[in-house]
Amino acid sequence: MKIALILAAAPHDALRDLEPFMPLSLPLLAGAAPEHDYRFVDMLRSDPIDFEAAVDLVGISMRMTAEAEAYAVADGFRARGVPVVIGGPQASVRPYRAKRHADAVVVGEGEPLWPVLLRDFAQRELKDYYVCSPAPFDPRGGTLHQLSELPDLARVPVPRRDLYGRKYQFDTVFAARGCHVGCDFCSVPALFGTTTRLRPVAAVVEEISGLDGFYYLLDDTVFGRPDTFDYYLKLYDAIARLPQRNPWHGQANLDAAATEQGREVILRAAQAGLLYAAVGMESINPAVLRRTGALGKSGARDPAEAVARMEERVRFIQEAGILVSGWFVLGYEEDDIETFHRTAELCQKMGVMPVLSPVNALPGTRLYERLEREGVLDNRNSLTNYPNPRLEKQPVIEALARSIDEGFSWRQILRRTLRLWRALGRVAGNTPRDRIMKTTAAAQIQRGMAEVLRRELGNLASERSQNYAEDEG
Ligand code: B12
Repeated sequence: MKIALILAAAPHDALRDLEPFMPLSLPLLAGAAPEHDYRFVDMLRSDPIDFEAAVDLVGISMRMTAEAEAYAVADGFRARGVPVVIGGPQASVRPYRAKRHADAVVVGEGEPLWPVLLRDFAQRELKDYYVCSPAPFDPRGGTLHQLSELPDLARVPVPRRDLYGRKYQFDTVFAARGCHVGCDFCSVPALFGTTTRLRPVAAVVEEISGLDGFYYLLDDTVFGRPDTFDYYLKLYDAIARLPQRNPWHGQANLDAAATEQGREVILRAAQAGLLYAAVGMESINPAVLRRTGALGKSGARDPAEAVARMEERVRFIQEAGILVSGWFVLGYEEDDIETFHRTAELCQKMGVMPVLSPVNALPGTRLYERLEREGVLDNRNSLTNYPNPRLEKQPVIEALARSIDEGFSWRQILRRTLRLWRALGRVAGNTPRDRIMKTTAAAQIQRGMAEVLRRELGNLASERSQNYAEDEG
């Protein structure tokens, strides 16, 4: 069959045409049923959509940031008689409205479902929903194929990255899926489960050895947790032994730096090439850390000590020769505009890039369920759907703008870059060439981050809502 796989994206997406990350979902699906003829369309890099193309089926990957665009593309193909399947994180948490625009909706991880779906389609027995989740699913009178076990990651297919026929700034690869921390604003537990599943080290290393540039390890924390420290130690030792050690990025938590074994993982990650960690610090407000469930990630037992611990742990990561950004969620009822300013100041003090986001409840999260129950969600606001009478839109936009201007001033970029340069000189295993290459890349990363954050701020300041308004029903 001829199949078009499309990553939907909004025209105003902050990442548009910057081409930073290779979307991994499409190559994974193609790898799961490689006997078909695929064409990839990445709307984030403005690939054109050919509605007249002779394809048998269209598969759309839909994230929260592109729900309207995904439906417009789906409606366009269906109007021409081409059947459409929608999957991805937003389809997984909003399956019923996705179904109004698709012949079938895929909920959860696609690899084990895609071959079954294609077989059903070829036999003209396409079901309405294909679900990979242990949670019961109500097909609301439609037909359903459900796998109630999450996939064994030893069996994930080799992703067909070659089908993109073009390079991205960062290849993407993953070693683990799932997260048990359960922050109230995060949909990862709903999407990938509350326990961590791991791929065999050898399979991950084999994949990484085939990548020829920078890559992004998509795991929810690349430093792992006490139950996965052993795994990551093995993984990073194996990566460090590869003949070509490419620099890579990942997301991380601070709690690893609270234990001896965790600190060892951080050091070995750096030796394996980790150059930049986007760290979910979430809040400097103890009440918010407690409320959201993010306290565990900070590794502090006492919320009152969280900021002091944050500073120590960030320092450890930076001393290992890793550039750090701090990701914060702000605007809970315990926060006010001062929290925005104080968070930005703390980032400057710690020498980390500030990434401040107003809290916005995502479907599929505990936070969304709570606000929905309380009947206080407002999906028409461009800034957030979270009601906080203490925060007006304009001062928030100004505080965010200030955090970017000051946090990404030339002075701050230079300060962070020099600090990295010095740390790399102290850490064993970095040749002078590595040091120059990593420091140059770090300066570029910081400039790129500033650009994306400015674009994102433009979106928040606009009248456009981040949240798609159609009812789930
Ligand atoms: C890397 C990442 C980023 C990167 C890059 C994003 C990018 N555009 O490439 C950065 C850091 C920039 C980022 C930013 C944001 N992100 Co982000 N990000 C991730 C992360 C960690 C990995 C994404 C990934 O590649 N996963 C691996 C692939 C293989 O998974 P997948 O795409 O879900 O695909 C699987 C299934 O969904 C399914 N599937 C997917 N598509 C299709 C299609 C078909 C036809 C089928 C059958 C199946 C199928 O099968 C695939 C294989 O199992 C996820 C969390 C996670 N663990 O996945 C969050 C996540 C995707 N991000 C999320 C969010 C909310 C954001 C932000 C809005 C946060 C913010 N406030 O700044 C921004 C938006 C940025 C933007 N403009 O797009 C949410 C999305 C929720 C949703 N409902 O869509 C997630 C799930 C995390 C969360 N906290 O809940 N993000």
